Amino acid sequence: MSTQTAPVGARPSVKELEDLAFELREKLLHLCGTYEGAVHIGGDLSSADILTALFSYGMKVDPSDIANPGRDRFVLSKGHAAVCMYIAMAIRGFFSYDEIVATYGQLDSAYGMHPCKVQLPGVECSSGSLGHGLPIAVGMAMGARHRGDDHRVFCLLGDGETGEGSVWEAVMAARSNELGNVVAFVDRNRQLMTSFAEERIVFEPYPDKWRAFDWNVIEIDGHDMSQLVGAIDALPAADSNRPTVVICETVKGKGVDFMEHNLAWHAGSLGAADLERAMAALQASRKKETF
Ligand SMILES: Cc1ncc(C[n+]2csc(CCOP(=O)(O)OP(=O)(O)O)c2C)c(N)n1
Repeated sequence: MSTQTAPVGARPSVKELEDLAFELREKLLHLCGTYEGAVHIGGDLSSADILTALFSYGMKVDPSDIANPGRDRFVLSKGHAAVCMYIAMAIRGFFSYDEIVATYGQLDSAYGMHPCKVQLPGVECSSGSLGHGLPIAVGMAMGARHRGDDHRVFCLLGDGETGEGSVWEAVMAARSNELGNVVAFVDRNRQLMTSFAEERIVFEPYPDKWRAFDWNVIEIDGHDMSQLVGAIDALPAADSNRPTVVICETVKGKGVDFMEHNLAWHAGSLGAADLERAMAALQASRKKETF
């Protein structure tokens, strides 16, 4: 399978980013079709455009210089989307996709179902227990301020995850400490693990909840690459005093019609026949968007 790694230093166009996101989805499906266990494919597909925009456009990171103190940091708070992050990072040049496919989820593999920073240099934070990523990101951002570093700390959360109280403590702490270097992205796919979000928790008026904590709130379609790029370009300076949340409206299972909005595909595995069907659906969705 081809890899269109974005060159270090160059910023790809919206069209190139769309191609990279498509490549990411193809690679996700291929892995899901060859791995015997379950993959969190629904929430991987909803995050695919966001992670492509962050790793291939938005973040100041260099796979050949992963310890550079000036690099932006990334925390995958929805740690169950690890494989989507691994592949987005592979496309950016951090890892080998073939190695991910060959070892994913196996005992002693660095590519676990949830990310482990000790096993995988380049990953900034071990995660998987929901509700902890933003608190960690806030701590990292405070550390940066104390050191006088001007990088940002990005964090991707699931919307269901923001039902955890620890998230809102971190939201309050970030504003209280004037951490404009914190940027949260919320994958607002409106689904949880076994139910639709609003059936369990009243999230709405969701953006107003973030505004009430005096965050800078940006609302976008999380599958529209030009809006993702626009949100990233509009971020306030890292030394400003209000943290930013980019609330991304998304679809769980995006790109594969029989997975979209389907509670059965929070996690699952594809057999050979399903893989073919999923790939055909992905191709069809791309055609639909082109015309
Ligand atoms: C503290 C904690 N509780 C429960 C889980 C199990 N779990 C994994 S994914 C998930 C649903 C999360 O929903 P959301 O944050 O909206 O993620 P997405 O729909 O984007 O996959 C749950 C409950 C967990 N990983 N951590």
